[in-house]
Amino acid sequence: MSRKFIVAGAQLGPIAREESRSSAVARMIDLMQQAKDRGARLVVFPELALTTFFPRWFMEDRSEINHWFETEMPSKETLPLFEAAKRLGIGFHLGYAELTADGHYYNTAIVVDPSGAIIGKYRKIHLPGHRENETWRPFQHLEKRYFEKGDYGFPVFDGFGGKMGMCICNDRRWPETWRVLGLNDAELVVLGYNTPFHYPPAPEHDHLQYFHNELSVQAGCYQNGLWAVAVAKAGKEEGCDLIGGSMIVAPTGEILAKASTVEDEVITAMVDLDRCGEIRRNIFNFSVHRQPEDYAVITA
Ligand code: CDV
Repeated sequence: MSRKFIVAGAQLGPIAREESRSSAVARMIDLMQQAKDRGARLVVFPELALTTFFPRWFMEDRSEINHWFETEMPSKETLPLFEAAKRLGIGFHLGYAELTADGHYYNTAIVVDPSGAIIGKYRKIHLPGHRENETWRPFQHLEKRYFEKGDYGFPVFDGFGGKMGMCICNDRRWPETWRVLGLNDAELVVLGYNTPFHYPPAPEHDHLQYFHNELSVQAGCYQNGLWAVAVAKAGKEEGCDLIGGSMIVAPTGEILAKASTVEDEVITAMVDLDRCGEIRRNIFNFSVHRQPEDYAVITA
């Protein structure tokens, strides 16, 4: 399979609390068709793409939250996405809330190949926010309350002619995320995010949200010699302003495509996985230049 192909990011505008999964899926199929029309082999959807970003609300007990979670993938409501992928011959990445048969709750993402088969799965490790509703604040963030820490590590798997990895939203801010993926030879990292402008624990950073998004993804790509497609759920969702800025970043750290709206929008770029070598061979040759013995503080 050629290692040079077009990849798409499918940014989603807001999903209302009352919007059904079928409606979100229909929007995604429309974006998938646009991606296919532009020649894409893979389309990347955001974190928790099937529903509104429910961790912004405090809910007392589990019975109130279960309806936000998927107990099977695909389900009756998400199957049309898999069928469309198969019909169009395009792969996709999807973020969703997962409830396992034995009662575990995860913020999960999968990669599906053009035959409709799930070829990669990841469960979010860095869960931001808090557990309790100590002092209710608008735009609070309760991921720690609703999700358990992912138990897969940062797997790297074969797909689309190369090695792929995933992370989800807050994970992208951590250099360790990218380094582990890079050391495991990931060449293309796909990720979704829901990033509000206003994060109550650090309101002094509100104006830096776009900057920190780009800083983290561009540095992750350059310092590890890999490609990334980072895709937002954007716009004013239930009163909460989410940044857009979905982007496709090269191993040089350059942004090759970037969303210009905070609505449903497809971006595309030509990815050449062989370009990872430009950085890995010539700039950061891990096997020659890494000095793990000097990183004891993080390797211990
Ligand atoms: N969904 C997220 O993980 N959002 C966080 C916000 C809450 C800081 C992020 O890192 O973008």
